[in-house]
Amino acid sequence: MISSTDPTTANPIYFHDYHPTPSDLRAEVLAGLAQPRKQLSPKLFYDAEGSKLFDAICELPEYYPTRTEIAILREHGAEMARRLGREALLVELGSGSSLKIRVLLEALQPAVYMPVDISSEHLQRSAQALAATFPKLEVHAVCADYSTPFELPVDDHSHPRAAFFPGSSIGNFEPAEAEQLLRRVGTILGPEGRLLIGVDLIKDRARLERAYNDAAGVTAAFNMNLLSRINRELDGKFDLARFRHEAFFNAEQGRIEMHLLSTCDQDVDVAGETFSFREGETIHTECSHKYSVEGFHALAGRAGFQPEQVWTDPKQLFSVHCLVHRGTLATE
Ligand code: AVI
Repeated sequence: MISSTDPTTANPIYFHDYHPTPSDLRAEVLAGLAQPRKQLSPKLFYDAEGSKLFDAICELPEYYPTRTEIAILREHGAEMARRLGREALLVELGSGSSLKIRVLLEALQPAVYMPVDISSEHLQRSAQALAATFPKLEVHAVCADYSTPFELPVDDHSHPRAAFFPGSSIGNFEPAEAEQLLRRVGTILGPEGRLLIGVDLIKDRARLERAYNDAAGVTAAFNMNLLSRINRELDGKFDLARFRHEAFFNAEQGRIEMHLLSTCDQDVDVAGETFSFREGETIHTECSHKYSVEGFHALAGRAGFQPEQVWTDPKQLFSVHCLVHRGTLATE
């Protein structure tokens, strides 16, 4: 682990680099395409182009989660801060550009803010920007992949612990993986630690499907960029004109599924191997699970968390939960 401080800001920023192993793109893509039902991990969306497209998705009129969550944070921030407690050690999972935490920081007044993100450059930039706006804040930026186990760089239990996990990113994990991830967050928090987490709610099919099939085609471009990325980085020979974006709500599983559908029978070379597609066959690229409040509480309960409070918007599109960890403090 490298720990460094940034001399250009008044308050020191500590940067802890766990060097999250860059996923072996080639091995992952070849294994995913060799499955009887072809699939690729949604983590692969986020190269530089994909991250830009995701930022554009968040601005779309059809993509309600981002603006609805921010509105909930604005409206109930003071109460959320009371629940989480002042002078906390606040960990944010997948902090990205730290936009949402800005809404809460004034009210929260944490002693230490610890953003965790896999993208080193993104993390350093946003930590510096945040430290400039909140000059009294002690920032420990942690470059790590939060979907795999990692330890906090500061072993200080003198502050109450809290975590912030916005954006319904929990929905991109299978429920069993989501439970495992929450259990690990509980380990970091210790007993009585609080988790503030954004979760997209189950709603009518039409609204859900519109959010993933926007009129401007940005979500389609985001999905198709995965094929462009494979062409760019793995000498792939995908003809983008022979695939199309598909997104639908799978009501039985309670999730939006995104696929890339082959519009004809074809063979495609990737990294020296050939993959056959039948007309109508898909590569499954993402699941975005939606929960009822009760369904999410049940999942959180299995991971050792007790629901304390939930806030939603007037149309019940999105939820933000405050959960308290009732498990034991592991020494891991
Ligand atoms: C990051 N994640 C919560 C988004 C979602 O809604 O599942 C990713 C996304 N995929 C298509 N649009 C947005």
